[in-house]
Amino acid sequence: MKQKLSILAILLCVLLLCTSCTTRLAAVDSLIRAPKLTGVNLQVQQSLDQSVGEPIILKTPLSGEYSSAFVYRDLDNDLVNECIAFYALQSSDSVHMNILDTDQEGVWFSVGDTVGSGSDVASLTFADIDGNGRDEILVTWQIPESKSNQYLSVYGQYSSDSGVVSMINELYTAFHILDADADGSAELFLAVIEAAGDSYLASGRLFDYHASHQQIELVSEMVLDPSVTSYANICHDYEGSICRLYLDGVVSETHRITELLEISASDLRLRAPSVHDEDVAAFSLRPGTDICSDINRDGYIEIPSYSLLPGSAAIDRDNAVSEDLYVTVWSRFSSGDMVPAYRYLSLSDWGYYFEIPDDWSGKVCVVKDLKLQRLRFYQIDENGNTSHMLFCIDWIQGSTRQFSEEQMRENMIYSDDNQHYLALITNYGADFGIEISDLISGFIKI
Ligand SMILES: [Ca+2]
Ligand SMILES: [Ca+2]
Ligand SMILES: [Ca+2]
Ligand SMILES: [Ca+2]
Repeated sequence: MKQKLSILAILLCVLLLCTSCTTRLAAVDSLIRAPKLTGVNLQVQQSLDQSVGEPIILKTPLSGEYSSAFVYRDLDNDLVNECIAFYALQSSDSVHMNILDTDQEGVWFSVGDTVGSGSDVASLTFADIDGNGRDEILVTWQIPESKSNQYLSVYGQYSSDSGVVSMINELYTAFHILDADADGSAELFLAVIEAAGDSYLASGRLFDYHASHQQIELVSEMVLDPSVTSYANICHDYEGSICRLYLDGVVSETHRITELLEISASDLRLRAPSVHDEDVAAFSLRPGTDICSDINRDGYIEIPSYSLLPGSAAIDRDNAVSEDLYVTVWSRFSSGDMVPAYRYLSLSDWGYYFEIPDDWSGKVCVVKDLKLQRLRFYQIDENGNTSHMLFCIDWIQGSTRQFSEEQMRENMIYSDDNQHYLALITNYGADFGIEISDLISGFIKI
């Protein structure tokens, strides 16, 4: 009897082991397989499969806000979402866009199918360009024959009977949606760099909806800087009835420029404003990757530029000058002038920016000591010579245990888990009017 019981126990163990094996294997298997579509997505997929009638591969936009092959959006303002689906046929490279809607029973059906202008969907976005209060679909298509250019297509005027109307299909290098005349409907700005013989031609093109043609058409065009090879960013702001466009162009692996364009609300014409004989692009030529932004959050965009900080330098371990120091100056274009709004020294390798007040110009110089990881600020005397040290900021890593309570309370500018910035203000600095609170407010951790 005992023997029979042991055999039964062994059999039970083997059975249990096998069951857990199977469970584990099933879990692994479900990880390997692509997740199955469920719910609405499954119904859409079935309708799409049925409508196409041959094997398909779903396509997901490669970048941007929408990272799904099925995007639900109410295109006709009837408070029920339609579905925009992207796919490719297994038999060809072209990407298709299919729009699906639901009937009165809530059953999905395909309204229409469009072949896109590329081999992949680069991005998807929505905007009302014809001003009918409904969103148009903006799709950018990746084209295999070009690394830098893509196609932009806009589809609109959706109805469940006839689907969408194609309103534009344009080659572009960078595009930007804006409402230049502030009338509530969007315009499109496209920057295009195209080969022209041995060189390149860059142009800026503004497109607006033409009601009688029911198309989005070119309204203004101008030549852009041919030294730009791509655009890092485009943004815009307004001053009165003028809309300003800021194009951050990449001119080399290390340098960028900003091109400034204006569009007046009355005629939607593009033009380049002049800045007291100075070219904005030349003014804004700068190393690094800064792009225009509203740096001081006053509602207007500032353009970054670099300016040499006189008498200042970085010194290496042997106390030899290793590089000049530059201040990043953020200026706003206003009434034909570049007005500095914010200036800082970028110590991105040490994890911070330090604001240089306007009134320090010509009075203070800086030494960045690479060996001690110390930034020293000196007063410049009336003869233009470097004199007393006003203050310094040390970049220190490690735990805060190395600092005294007094240091933590009176000298610490910024401190986190393992990075600390400790200041020392000399008597000369105190006489100059510098307080620890000034250093704390001028310090920007990045
Ligand atoms: Ca709808
Ligand atoms: Ca619309
Ligand atoms: Ca508009
Ligand atoms: Ca601003």
